[in-house]
Amino acid sequence: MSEGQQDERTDGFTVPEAPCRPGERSNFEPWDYHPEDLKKPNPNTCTFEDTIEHASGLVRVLDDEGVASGEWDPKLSAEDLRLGLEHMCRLRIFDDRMMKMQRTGKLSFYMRSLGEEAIAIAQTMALEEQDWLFPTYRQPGCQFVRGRSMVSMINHCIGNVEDNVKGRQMPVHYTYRDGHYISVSSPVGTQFPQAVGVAMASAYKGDDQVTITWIGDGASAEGDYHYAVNFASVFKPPVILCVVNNQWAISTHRNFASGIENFAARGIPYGIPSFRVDGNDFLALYSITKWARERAASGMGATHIEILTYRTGAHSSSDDPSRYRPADDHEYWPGGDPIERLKTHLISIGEWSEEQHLDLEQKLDEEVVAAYKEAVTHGDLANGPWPPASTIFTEVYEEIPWHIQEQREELGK
Ligand SMILES: Cc1ncc(C[n+]2csc(CCOP(=O)(O)OP(=O)(O)O)c2C)c(N)n1
Ligand SMILES: [Mg+2]
Repeated sequence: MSEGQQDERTDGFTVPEAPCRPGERSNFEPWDYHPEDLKKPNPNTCTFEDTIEHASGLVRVLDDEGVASGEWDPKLSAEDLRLGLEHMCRLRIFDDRMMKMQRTGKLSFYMRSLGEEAIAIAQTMALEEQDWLFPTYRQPGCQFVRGRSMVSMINHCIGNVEDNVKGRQMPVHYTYRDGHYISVSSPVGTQFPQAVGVAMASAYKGDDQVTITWIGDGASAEGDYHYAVNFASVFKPPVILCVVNNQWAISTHRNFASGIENFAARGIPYGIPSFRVDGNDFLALYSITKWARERAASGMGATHIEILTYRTGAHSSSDDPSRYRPADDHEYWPGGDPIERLKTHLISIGEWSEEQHLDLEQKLDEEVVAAYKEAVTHGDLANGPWPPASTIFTEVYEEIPWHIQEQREELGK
Protein backbone atom coordinates (compact mmCIF):
# COMPACT_ATOMS: atom_id res chain seq x y z
CA MET A 1 0.00 0.00 0.00
CA SER A 2 1.40 3.37 -0.83
CA GLU A 3 1.33 6.15 1.66
CA GLY A 4 -0.11 8.99 -0.42
CA GLN A 5 0.13 11.98 1.82
CA GLN A 6 3.33 13.22 3.35
CA ASP A 7 3.92 12.66 7.04
CA GLU A 8 4.46 15.93 8.77
CA ARG A 9 7.86 16.40 10.38
CA THR A 10 7.96 19.14 12.97
CA ASP A 11 10.43 20.00 15.67
CA GLY A 12 12.42 16.83 15.15
CA PHE A 13 9.56 14.34 15.31
CA THR A 14 7.13 12.92 12.78
CA VAL A 15 3.35 13.08 12.84
CA PRO A 16 2.00 10.38 10.53
CA GLU A 17 -0.70 11.41 8.07
CA ALA A 18 -3.38 9.03 6.77
CA PRO A 19 -2.76 8.10 3.12
CA CYS A 20 -6.16 9.24 1.99
CA ARG A 21 -8.78 11.67 3.25
CA PRO A 22 -12.46 12.34 2.34
CA GLY A 23 -12.89 13.43 -1.25
CA GLU A 24 -9.60 11.84 -2.34
CA ARG A 25 -9.24 8.70 -4.40
CA SER A 26 -8.17 5.59 -2.46
CA ASN A 27 -4.68 4.46 -3.35
CA PHE A 28 -4.16 0.91 -2.12
CA GLU A 29 -1.52 -0.77 -4.20
CA PRO A 30 -2.73 -4.01 -5.82
CA TRP A 31 -1.55 -7.14 -4.02
CA ASP A 32 1.02 -9.30 -5.65
CA TYR A 33 0.66 -12.31 -3.38
CA HIS A 34 -0.26 -15.73 -4.69
CA PRO A 35 -1.28 -18.89 -2.84
CA GLU A 36 1.83 -20.75 -4.07
CA ASP A 37 4.21 -18.12 -2.71
CA LEU A 38 4.52 -19.39 0.83
CA LYS A 39 5.18 -22.94 1.97
CA LYS A 40 3.73 -24.49 5.08
CA PRO A 41 6.46 -25.14 7.65
CA ASN A 42 6.27 -28.13 9.98
CA PRO A 43 4.37 -26.81 13.04
CA ASN A 44 6.23 -29.18 15.36
CA THR A 45 9.69 -27.94 14.48
CA CYS A 46 9.18 -24.45 13.07
CA THR A 47 11.30 -21.62 14.49
CA PHE A 48 10.83 -17.91 14.03
CA GLU A 49 13.61 -17.91 11.40
CA ASP A 50 11.51 -20.26 9.26
CA THR A 51 8.76 -17.65 9.08
CA ILE A 52 10.66 -14.52 8.11
CA GLU A 53 9.19 -14.66 4.60
CA HIS A 54 5.72 -15.40 5.98
CA ALA A 55 5.90 -12.35 8.20
CA SER A 56 6.49 -10.05 5.26
CA GLY A 57 4.51 -11.91 2.59
CA LEU A 58 0.84 -12.88 2.78
CA VAL A 59 -0.61 -16.31 3.40
CA ARG A 60 -3.46 -16.79 0.91
CA VAL A 61 -5.47 -19.74 -0.40
CA LEU A 62 -8.18 -18.10 -2.50
CA ASP A 63 -7.05 -16.08 -5.49
CA ASP A 64 -9.02 -13.15 -6.89
CA GLU A 65 -11.21 -15.53 -8.94
CA GLY A 66 -12.15 -17.67 -5.93
CA VAL A 67 -9.87 -20.58 -6.86
CA ALA A 68 -8.22 -22.37 -3.92
CA SER A 69 -4.64 -23.59 -4.25
CA GLY A 70 -1.26 -23.84 -2.57
CA GLU A 71 0.01 -25.67 0.50
CA TRP A 72 -2.23 -23.73 2.85
CA ASP A 73 -5.45 -25.03 1.30
CA PRO A 74 -7.13 -26.76 4.28
CA LYS A 75 -9.19 -28.92 1.89
CA LEU A 76 -12.37 -28.48 3.90
CA SER A 77 -15.46 -30.48 3.02
CA ALA A 78 -18.22 -28.66 1.13
CA GLU A 79 -20.36 -29.07 4.25
CA ASP A 80 -17.84 -27.16 6.39
CA LEU A 81 -17.45 -24.48 3.73
CA ARG A 82 -21.20 -23.98 3.63
CA LEU A 83 -21.35 -23.83 7.42
CA GLY A 84 -18.64 -21.15 7.40
CA LEU A 85 -20.54 -19.18 4.78
CA GLU A 86 -23.76 -19.53 6.75
CA HIS A 87 -22.20 -18.24 9.98
CA MET A 88 -20.61 -15.28 8.16
CA CYS A 89 -23.94 -14.37 6.58
CA ARG A 90 -25.69 -14.85 9.95
CA LEU A 91 -23.28 -12.39 11.54
CA ARG A 92 -23.67 -9.81 8.77
CA ILE A 93 -27.47 -9.97 8.78
CA PHE A 94 -27.59 -9.93 12.59
CA ASP A 95 -25.32 -6.85 12.63
CA ASP A 96 -27.41 -5.14 10.00
CA ARG A 97 -30.66 -5.61 11.93
CA MET A 98 -29.08 -4.64 15.25
CA MET A 99 -27.68 -1.47 13.72
CA LYS A 100 -31.17 -0.58 12.54
CA MET A 101 -32.44 -1.24 16.07
CA GLN A 102 -29.82 1.16 17.37
CA ARG A 103 -30.85 3.82 14.87
CA THR A 104 -34.48 3.53 15.93
CA GLY A 105 -33.65 3.82 19.64
CA LYS A 106 -34.12 0.16 20.53
CA LEU A 107 -30.45 -0.35 21.46
CA SER A 108 -28.18 2.25 23.04
CA PHE A 109 -25.01 1.39 21.11
CA TYR A 110 -23.77 -1.11 18.56
CA MET A 111 -20.60 -2.30 16.81
CA ARG A 112 -20.55 -4.30 13.59
CA SER A 113 -17.99 -6.76 12.22
CA LEU A 114 -18.72 -5.66 8.63
CA GLY A 115 -15.97 -6.83 6.26
CA GLU A 116 -14.25 -8.81 9.04
CA GLU A 117 -16.72 -11.69 9.39
CA ALA A 118 -14.28 -14.37 8.24
CA ILE A 119 -11.96 -13.81 11.19
CA ALA A 120 -14.09 -14.93 14.12
CA ILE A 121 -15.92 -17.59 12.13
CA ALA A 122 -13.01 -19.32 10.37
CA GLN A 123 -10.66 -19.13 13.33
CA THR A 124 -13.17 -20.46 15.87
CA MET A 125 -14.12 -23.27 13.49
CA ALA A 126 -10.45 -24.24 13.26
CA LEU A 127 -10.13 -24.63 17.04
CA GLU A 128 -11.32 -27.33 19.42
CA GLU A 129 -14.39 -26.85 21.62
CA GLN A 130 -12.38 -26.67 24.84
CA ASP A 131 -10.13 -23.83 23.65
CA TRP A 132 -10.30 -20.39 25.26
CA LEU A 133 -11.35 -17.33 23.25
CA PHE A 134 -10.16 -13.87 24.36
CA PRO A 135 -11.87 -11.60 21.81
CA THR A 136 -12.28 -7.89 21.18
CA TYR A 137 -15.71 -6.42 20.43
CA ARG A 138 -14.99 -7.21 16.75
CA GLN A 139 -15.21 -11.02 17.13
CA PRO A 140 -18.77 -11.64 18.40
CA GLY A 141 -19.11 -14.21 15.60
CA CYS A 142 -17.19 -16.79 17.66
CA GLN A 143 -20.36 -17.22 19.68
CA PHE A 144 -22.39 -18.43 16.70
CA VAL A 145 -19.79 -21.12 16.08
CA ARG A 146 -19.87 -22.08 19.77
CA GLY A 147 -23.66 -22.35 19.74
CA ARG A 148 -24.84 -19.29 21.68
CA SER A 149 -28.46 -18.45 21.01
CA MET A 150 -29.17 -15.21 19.22
CA VAL A 151 -31.93 -14.45 21.73
CA SER A 152 -29.38 -14.52 24.54
CA MET A 153 -27.08 -12.19 22.58
CA ILE A 154 -29.91 -9.71 21.99
CA ASN A 155 -30.98 -9.88 25.64
CA HIS A 156 -27.47 -8.72 26.48
CA CYS A 157 -27.49 -5.92 23.89
CA ILE A 158 -30.78 -4.61 25.29
CA GLY A 159 -29.75 -5.08 28.92
CA ASN A 160 -33.08 -6.63 29.89
CA VAL A 161 -33.76 -9.01 32.80
CA GLU A 162 -32.34 -11.95 30.85
CA ASP A 163 -29.03 -10.19 30.08
CA ASN A 164 -26.43 -12.64 31.39
CA VAL A 165 -24.26 -9.75 32.63
CA LYS A 166 -27.20 -7.84 34.08
CA GLY A 167 -26.48 -4.55 32.37
CA ARG A 168 -22.94 -4.28 33.71
CA GLN A 169 -21.41 -4.15 30.24
CA MET A 170 -22.01 -2.00 27.19
CA PRO A 171 -23.92 -3.71 24.34
CA VAL A 172 -21.75 -6.08 22.24
CA HIS A 173 -19.37 -6.53 25.18
CA TYR A 174 -20.51 -10.11 25.42
CA THR A 175 -19.43 -12.88 27.70
CA TYR A 176 -20.39 -16.50 27.14
CA ARG A 177 -19.13 -18.90 29.75
CA ASP A 178 -20.36 -22.13 28.10
CA GLY A 179 -18.49 -21.23 24.92
CA HIS A 180 -15.24 -20.32 26.73
CA TYR A 181 -15.68 -16.82 25.31
CA ILE A 182 -14.14 -14.43 27.81
CA SER A 183 -15.83 -11.12 28.54
CA VAL A 184 -15.03 -8.35 26.07
CA SER A 185 -13.20 -5.51 27.78
CA SER A 186 -14.03 -1.84 27.13
CA PRO A 187 -10.45 -0.76 27.90
CA VAL A 188 -8.88 -2.17 24.75
CA GLY A 189 -5.89 -4.53 24.90
CA THR A 190 -6.37 -6.08 28.35
CA GLN A 191 -7.29 -9.45 26.86
CA PHE A 192 -3.84 -9.98 25.31
CA PRO A 193 -1.82 -10.45 28.54
CA GLN A 194 -4.77 -12.22 30.17
CA ALA A 195 -4.83 -14.76 27.35
CA VAL A 196 -1.11 -15.42 27.69
CA GLY A 197 -1.58 -15.92 31.44
CA VAL A 198 -4.40 -18.40 30.90
CA ALA A 199 -2.31 -20.27 28.34
CA MET A 200 0.54 -20.43 30.86
CA ALA A 201 -1.91 -21.89 33.38
CA SER A 202 -3.01 -24.51 30.83
CA ALA A 203 0.61 -25.52 30.27
CA TYR A 204 1.25 -25.62 34.01
CA LYS A 205 -1.79 -27.81 34.61
CA GLY A 206 -1.06 -29.97 31.58
CA ASP A 207 -4.56 -29.67 30.16
CA ASP A 208 -5.44 -29.80 26.48
CA GLN A 209 -6.71 -26.25 26.05
CA VAL A 210 -5.21 -23.76 23.62
CA THR A 211 -5.94 -20.04 23.94
CA ILE A 212 -6.53 -17.63 21.10
CA THR A 213 -6.70 -13.87 21.43
CA TRP A 214 -7.21 -10.90 19.14
CA ILE A 215 -6.15 -7.26 19.40
CA GLY A 216 -6.69 -4.36 16.97
CA ASP A 217 -3.91 -2.55 15.09
CA GLY A 218 -4.57 0.53 17.23
CA ALA A 219 -4.53 -1.29 20.55
CA SER A 220 -1.31 -3.06 19.56
CA ALA A 221 0.44 0.26 20.26
CA GLU A 222 -0.24 -0.31 23.95
CA GLY A 223 2.14 -1.80 26.46
CA ASP A 224 -0.35 -4.67 27.00
CA TYR A 225 0.48 -6.00 23.54
CA HIS A 226 4.25 -5.85 24.01
CA TYR A 227 4.47 -7.43 27.41
CA ALA A 228 1.98 -10.13 26.42
CA VAL A 229 4.15 -11.00 23.42
CA ASN A 230 7.24 -10.94 25.62
CA PHE A 231 5.69 -13.34 28.15
CA ALA A 232 4.66 -15.59 25.25
CA SER A 233 8.24 -15.45 23.96
CA VAL A 234 9.77 -16.37 27.32
CA PHE A 235 7.33 -19.01 28.61
CA LYS A 236 6.17 -20.45 25.26
CA PRO A 237 2.60 -21.21 26.35
CA PRO A 238 -0.05 -22.62 23.99
CA VAL A 239 -1.39 -19.31 22.70
CA ILE A 240 -2.34 -17.85 19.32
CA LEU A 241 -1.75 -14.10 19.22
CA CYS A 242 -3.70 -12.30 16.48
CA VAL A 243 -3.36 -8.64 15.52
CA VAL A 244 -6.34 -7.62 13.43
CA ASN A 245 -4.97 -4.89 11.19
CA ASN A 246 -8.16 -3.40 9.77
CA GLN A 247 -6.37 -0.14 8.85
CA TRP A 248 -8.18 2.04 11.39
CA ALA A 249 -8.50 2.65 15.12
CA ILE A 250 -11.68 4.73 15.17
CA SER A 251 -10.46 7.76 13.15
CA THR A 252 -6.75 7.07 13.55
CA HIS A 253 -4.93 5.38 10.69
CA ARG A 254 -2.90 2.27 11.48
CA ASN A 255 0.30 4.19 10.75
CA PHE A 256 -0.11 5.83 14.16
CA ALA A 257 0.21 2.44 15.87
CA SER A 258 3.39 1.12 14.29
CA GLY A 259 6.42 2.77 12.70
CA ILE A 260 6.58 -0.10 10.23
CA GLU A 261 3.76 -1.11 7.93
CA ASN A 262 4.21 -4.79 8.67
CA PHE A 263 2.59 -5.69 11.99
CA ALA A 264 3.42 -9.40 11.67
CA ALA A 265 7.14 -8.74 11.66
CA ARG A 266 6.96 -7.38 15.19
CA GLY A 267 6.76 -10.99 16.44
CA ILE A 268 10.09 -11.97 14.86
CA PRO A 269 12.43 -10.12 17.28
CA TYR A 270 10.49 -11.79 20.10
CA GLY A 271 11.47 -15.15 18.62
CA ILE A 272 7.90 -16.17 17.81
CA PRO A 273 6.91 -17.65 14.42
CA SER A 274 4.99 -14.88 12.71
CA PHE A 275 2.65 -14.77 9.75
CA ARG A 276 0.69 -12.26 7.76
CA VAL A 277 -2.58 -13.66 6.51
CA ASP A 278 -5.23 -12.40 4.11
CA GLY A 279 -8.02 -11.66 6.59
CA ASN A 280 -10.76 -11.81 3.97
CA ASP A 281 -9.76 -15.30 2.87
CA PHE A 282 -11.78 -17.78 4.94
CA LEU A 283 -9.59 -20.71 3.91
CA ALA A 284 -6.29 -19.04 4.71
CA LEU A 285 -7.55 -17.97 8.14
CA TYR A 286 -8.82 -21.46 8.89
CA SER A 287 -5.58 -23.02 7.79
CA ILE A 288 -3.17 -20.77 9.68
CA THR A 289 -5.24 -21.17 12.87
CA LYS A 290 -5.24 -24.98 12.57
CA TRP A 291 -1.49 -24.83 12.05
CA ALA A 292 -0.97 -22.61 15.09
CA ARG A 293 -3.23 -24.80 17.21
CA GLU A 294 -1.32 -27.92 16.27
CA ARG A 295 1.93 -26.17 17.15
CA ALA A 296 0.56 -24.94 20.50
CA ALA A 297 -0.90 -28.33 21.40
CA SER A 298 2.40 -30.06 20.69
CA GLY A 299 4.15 -27.84 23.24
CA MET A 300 5.98 -25.60 20.76
CA GLY A 301 4.47 -22.38 22.10
CA ALA A 302 3.00 -19.26 20.60
CA THR A 303 2.25 -18.13 17.06
CA HIS A 304 1.91 -14.46 16.15
CA ILE A 305 -0.45 -13.62 13.28
CA GLU A 306 -1.23 -10.32 11.58
CA ILE A 307 -4.66 -10.52 10.00
CA LEU A 308 -4.72 -8.06 7.12
CA THR A 309 -8.21 -6.72 6.56
CA TYR A 310 -10.29 -3.57 6.24
CA ARG A 311 -12.94 -2.17 8.60
CA THR A 312 -15.69 -1.63 6.04
CA GLY A 313 -18.19 -0.12 8.45
CA ALA A 314 -18.03 2.66 10.99
CA HIS A 315 -16.08 1.97 14.18
CA SER A 316 -19.35 1.91 16.13
CA SER A 317 -22.82 3.42 16.04
CA SER A 318 -21.23 6.60 17.48
CA ASP A 319 -18.79 7.08 14.59
CA ASP A 320 -19.05 8.71 11.15
CA PRO A 321 -16.10 7.54 9.02
CA SER A 322 -16.98 9.86 6.11
CA ARG A 323 -15.37 12.60 8.24
CA TYR A 324 -11.90 11.07 8.04
CA ARG A 325 -11.63 8.66 5.06
CA PRO A 326 -13.06 8.39 1.55
CA ALA A 327 -16.62 7.04 1.82
CA ASP A 328 -15.97 4.35 -0.82
CA ASP A 329 -12.49 3.39 0.47
CA HIS A 330 -13.51 -0.21 1.24
CA GLU A 331 -14.42 -0.82 -2.39
CA TYR A 332 -10.75 -0.49 -3.30
CA TRP A 333 -9.45 -2.85 -0.62
CA PRO A 334 -7.36 -5.46 -2.48
CA GLY A 335 -8.73 -8.27 -0.26
CA GLY A 336 -12.31 -7.75 -1.44
CA ASP A 337 -15.22 -8.98 0.66
CA PRO A 338 -14.90 -12.20 2.72
CA ILE A 339 -18.45 -13.42 2.14
CA GLU A 340 -18.34 -12.79 -1.62
CA ARG A 341 -15.02 -14.61 -1.88
CA LEU A 342 -16.15 -17.78 -0.13
CA LYS A 343 -19.47 -17.72 -1.96
CA THR A 344 -17.69 -17.40 -5.34
CA HIS A 345 -15.43 -20.29 -4.39
CA LEU A 346 -18.34 -22.53 -3.40
CA ILE A 347 -20.22 -21.68 -6.60
CA SER A 348 -17.11 -22.35 -8.71
CA ILE A 349 -16.73 -25.86 -7.26
CA GLY A 350 -20.43 -26.59 -7.89
CA GLU A 351 -21.40 -26.66 -4.19
CA TRP A 352 -23.53 -23.50 -4.02
CA SER A 353 -25.73 -21.28 -6.17
CA GLU A 354 -27.13 -17.73 -6.24
CA GLU A 355 -30.61 -19.12 -5.49
CA GLN A 356 -29.39 -21.05 -2.46
CA HIS A 357 -27.64 -17.92 -1.29
CA LEU A 358 -30.79 -15.81 -1.52
CA ASP A 359 -32.76 -18.49 0.35
CA LEU A 360 -30.10 -18.57 3.04
CA GLU A 361 -30.18 -14.80 3.48
CA GLN A 362 -33.95 -14.86 3.78
CA LYS A 363 -33.87 -17.70 6.32
CA LEU A 364 -31.28 -15.86 8.41
CA ASP A 365 -33.18 -12.60 8.33
CA GLU A 366 -36.26 -14.41 9.61
CA GLU A 367 -34.12 -16.01 12.31
CA VAL A 368 -32.91 -12.58 13.50
CA VAL A 369 -36.38 -11.02 13.45
CA ALA A 370 -37.83 -13.96 15.42
CA ALA A 371 -34.95 -13.77 17.92
CA TYR A 372 -35.52 -10.05 18.49
CA LYS A 373 -39.24 -10.62 19.03
CA GLU A 374 -38.50 -13.30 21.59
CA ALA A 375 -35.84 -11.19 23.34
CA VAL A 376 -38.18 -8.26 23.93
CA THR A 377 -40.60 -10.53 25.74
CA HIS A 378 -37.95 -10.27 28.50
CA GLY A 379 -37.95 -6.48 28.40
CA ASP A 380 -37.01 -3.71 25.99
CA LEU A 381 -34.74 -0.70 26.37
CA ALA A 382 -37.50 1.88 26.82
CA ASN A 383 -39.82 0.06 29.17
CA GLY A 384 -37.81 -2.67 30.88
CA PRO A 385 -37.99 -4.71 32.93
CA TRP A 386 -34.27 -4.30 33.59
CA PRO A 387 -32.10 -6.09 36.13
CA PRO A 388 -32.86 -4.71 39.61
CA ALA A 389 -30.58 -1.92 40.89
CA SER A 390 -29.40 -4.20 43.71
CA THR A 391 -27.43 -6.23 41.11
CA ILE A 392 -25.00 -3.31 40.85
CA PHE A 393 -23.60 -4.64 44.11
CA THR A 394 -23.70 -8.38 43.56
CA GLU A 395 -21.72 -10.99 41.63
CA VAL A 396 -18.57 -8.90 41.20
CA TYR A 397 -16.85 -9.37 44.55
CA GLU A 398 -16.95 -12.62 46.47
CA GLU A 399 -16.87 -10.51 49.62
CA ILE A 400 -18.30 -7.02 49.27
CA PRO A 401 -15.69 -4.41 50.31
CA TRP A 402 -16.80 -2.00 53.05
CA HIS A 403 -17.00 1.05 50.79
CA ILE A 404 -19.28 -0.77 48.32
CA GLN A 405 -21.40 -2.03 51.21
CA GLU A 406 -21.69 1.56 52.44
CA GLN A 407 -22.88 2.71 49.00
CA ARG A 408 -25.39 -0.12 48.90
CA GLU A 409 -26.83 0.86 52.26
CA GLU A 410 -27.02 4.50 51.16
CA LEU A 411 -29.06 3.43 48.13
CA GLY A 412 -31.25 1.27 50.35
CA LYS A 413 -30.89 -1.80 48.08
C1 LIG B 1 -7.37 1.73 26.86
C2 LIG B 1 -8.35 2.37 25.94
N1 LIG B 1 -7.98 3.45 25.23
C3 LIG B 1 -8.85 4.02 24.36
C4 LIG B 1 -10.11 3.52 24.21
C5 LIG B 1 -11.09 4.14 23.22
N2 LIG B 1 -11.14 3.26 22.04
C6 LIG B 1 -12.09 2.31 21.94
S1 LIG B 1 -11.91 1.40 20.55
C7 LIG B 1 -10.56 2.31 20.07
C8 LIG B 1 -9.86 2.01 18.79
C9 LIG B 1 -9.30 0.64 18.75
O1 LIG B 1 -8.82 0.40 17.45
P1 LIG B 1 -8.20 -0.97 17.07
O2 LIG B 1 -7.41 -1.50 18.20
O3 LIG B 1 -7.53 -0.84 15.75
O4 LIG B 1 -9.48 -1.93 16.94
P2 LIG B 1 -10.68 -1.88 15.87
O5 LIG B 1 -11.76 -1.03 16.48
O6 LIG B 1 -10.15 -1.33 14.61
O7 LIG B 1 -11.14 -3.29 15.73
C10 LIG B 1 -10.27 3.29 20.99
C11 LIG B 1 -9.18 4.27 20.86
C12 LIG B 1 -10.46 2.37 24.98
N3 LIG B 1 -11.66 1.81 24.86
N4 LIG B 1 -9.56 1.82 25.81
MG1 LIG C 1 -8.22 -1.32 13.88
